[in-house]
Amino acid sequence: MLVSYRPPIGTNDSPNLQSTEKLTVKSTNSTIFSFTVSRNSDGEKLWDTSLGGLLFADQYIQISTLLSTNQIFGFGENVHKTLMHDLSKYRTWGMFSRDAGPDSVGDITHNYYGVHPFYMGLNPNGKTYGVFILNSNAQEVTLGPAPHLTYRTIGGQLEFFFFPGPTPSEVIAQYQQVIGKPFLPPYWALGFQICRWGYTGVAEIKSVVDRTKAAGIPQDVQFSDIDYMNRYQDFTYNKGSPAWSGLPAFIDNLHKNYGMHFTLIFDPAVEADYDSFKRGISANASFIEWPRMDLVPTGIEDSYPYVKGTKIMLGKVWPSNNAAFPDFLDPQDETQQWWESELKGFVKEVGFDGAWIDMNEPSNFDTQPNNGTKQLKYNVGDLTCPIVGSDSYYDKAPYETVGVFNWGDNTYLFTDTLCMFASTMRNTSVFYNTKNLYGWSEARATMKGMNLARGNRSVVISRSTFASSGQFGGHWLGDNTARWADLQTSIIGAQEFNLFGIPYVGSDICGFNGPTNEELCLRWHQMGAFHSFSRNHNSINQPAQDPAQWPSVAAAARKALLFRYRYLPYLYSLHFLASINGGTVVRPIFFEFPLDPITPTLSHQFLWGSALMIIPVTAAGVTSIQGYLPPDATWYSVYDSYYGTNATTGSTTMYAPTTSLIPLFVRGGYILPRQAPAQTTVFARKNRFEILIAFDPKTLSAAGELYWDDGDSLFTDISSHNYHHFNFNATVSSKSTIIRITKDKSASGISLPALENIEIFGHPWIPALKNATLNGSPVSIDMSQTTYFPFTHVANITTTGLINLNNGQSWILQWPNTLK
Ligand code: MIG
Repeated sequence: MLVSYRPPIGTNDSPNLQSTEKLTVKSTNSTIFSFTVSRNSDGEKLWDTSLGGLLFADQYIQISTLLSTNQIFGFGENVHKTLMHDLSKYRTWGMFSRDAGPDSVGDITHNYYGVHPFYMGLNPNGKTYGVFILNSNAQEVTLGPAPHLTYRTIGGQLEFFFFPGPTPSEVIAQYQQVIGKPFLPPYWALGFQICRWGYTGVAEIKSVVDRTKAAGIPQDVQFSDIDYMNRYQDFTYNKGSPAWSGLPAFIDNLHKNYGMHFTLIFDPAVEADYDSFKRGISANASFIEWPRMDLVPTGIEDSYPYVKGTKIMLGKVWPSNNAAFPDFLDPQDETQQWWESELKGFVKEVGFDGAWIDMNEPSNFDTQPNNGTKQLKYNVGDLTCPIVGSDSYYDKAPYETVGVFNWGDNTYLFTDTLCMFASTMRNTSVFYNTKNLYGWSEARATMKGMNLARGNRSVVISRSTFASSGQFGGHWLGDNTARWADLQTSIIGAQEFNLFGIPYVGSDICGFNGPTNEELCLRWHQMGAFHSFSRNHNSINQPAQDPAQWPSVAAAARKALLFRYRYLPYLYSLHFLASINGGTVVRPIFFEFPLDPITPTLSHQFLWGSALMIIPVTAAGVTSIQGYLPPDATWYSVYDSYYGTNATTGSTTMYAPTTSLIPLFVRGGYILPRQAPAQTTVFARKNRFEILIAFDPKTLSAAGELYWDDGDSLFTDISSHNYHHFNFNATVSSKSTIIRITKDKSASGISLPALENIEIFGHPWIPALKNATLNGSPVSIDMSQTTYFPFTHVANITTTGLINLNNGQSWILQWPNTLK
């Protein structure tokens, strides 16, 4: 009896993407079945199963394919030490959601919180393709040197999606046409965020916020971990304790006087005896259940009368007491409605802005095997799952994947989670099939609930994710450790989650487990300032590591974050584009330079969109770093050394002391929208706009765009959304410089700060700014606040009073140039 189950991830909201490429599927008619999927234009075989190995058995499906290229990226969630897989290693990667902190040191192929059966292949000829296998069971993939891969799953069916590309960005857009495009974060969620586990109360949180502010470090979001709750019960705060009773007033003060936002943690399991749970029962919400009444352990009804008569499977996790797991896949919607109404009530009571959903693999602290001798009794809080007898079909499957083998003896599919034979979806499926979708479904319910509760755009950060989770929130990379190796792998993780359609992603800055140290924490802030989700987070019982702890870290964080805040209009526009068309924000270098043989081998540097190169420092005790700038482009330094000048391309040594920004370069040919920074985005959004024009010296032109809305209102679909869109174009020649700004879409009721500064890199002729015109009429540029350096070719032009972006649809600013 093979269980067939199709995860409900599909979306129909995408316009039809047209690809220039077409694929053809061919299968053999002989007794030995095999098939190929090939690209019509060049015959490249994306898939070719002729090497054999197709097995189709109960609880075991295996298929193998030859790969047309050695350059393979993706699959997750795992810790990969390189962005591109090393096929010579014959590694088998598990995909089965699990509560385990990433290990970046050992040579291991552990499965972590999420499941993403998606990969990309890059042919050396520059063409790429993607493959998505839609299956929610425990699964694994072996990558080998033929080159080939073998995919195994222990349930469901094989359902393949092939994306022809041919460019990497097209592959991702095509993939997101199937799984849904990423949610648009509210603008404030692109600000810097601080969190830790173990805050003693509101006073301590306030002191963190205040010392961060006093140090001049931008911060938009403050978090509280589970410490705020009453006995770790969702939708409660510890009202009875003087340390926490002031939480709602504190959040209100943050909103009103600091321009900040607040995010709270929620765990999926709810204690089986308090108001939220009781309301769930009366609302007919559904919870993960025992498959039959006769299996329900006894001894529970006395302490948990509300569970009596139900088949609810209780676990023991936060709230560290017997807890029930809401079934967010409930086809009757009653579970979602109850969850939404709990969120609504709690938003009303506490006034928080974002939801951080943890433990949703889902995690259970202690699940033991039941070999038939064990008494089924809840009183010790043990959850036991059958490993012998007729009920062991799911919990002791014949093949359990490396998701089990990798974790050593005494590991089962149910280890640290609920029993596989549990019943889900109102008894129409089993947990064996749906476990990997738990975090996905909780994110879906939570995002919907938060948006409804607040009436405007919220943010959800989920630990467990599945293909298409990006529609419903972002992800943090989980419980890393304060080690250089973890800083390095987080750079790869963030790029991979961009491939997976979850661009709102980041790691715990400075490291979660273990004490951090000043230099590591400093370097992590410098890198983390360039991840969309930028949050310092720390475990309990560790020394404080918020950036104001050390003057050197405070200085580096301030510098890096002020840079980030200046370029937020660019970062926001990238998220906007990804939400409209599908795509990445933090981007692997090979996306932009697929023909450059070095780019696929790069793991520890990345791009923002097409135009900003970020080269983090990831080692102790260094003042320089080896970075790579693709020679096929021009790169202007935007970090301290040689600001605005053309950098040497190829692999070069870059100066990077702790007191400087990490190496950052803007690509010639691009215009980046900017805004003068401030300590929160609420204030920064009122500051002057700027643009940075980086000319491509070959074409002597540059282009860019800006998406701008109120940053807060719900984004349901682009056609009904209220936003501004600007296009920027510029050309330079020995005769003149022409800058065109076109507002091709105008929002109503959203006023824009004026464009008061234009910075230009690669302006080789001396600008005669005295003779500038705007839309044909002479204008006077404030020359006292304008500079041009003939040696570096950098111009910085103050345009105060000239370009009011609220009036008019297009502006042409122009001036004659003189030969130097
Ligand atoms: O059992 O809420 O990954 O970020 O600080 C640990 C406490 C539960 C795990 C999360 C971590 C969080 C912690 N949580």
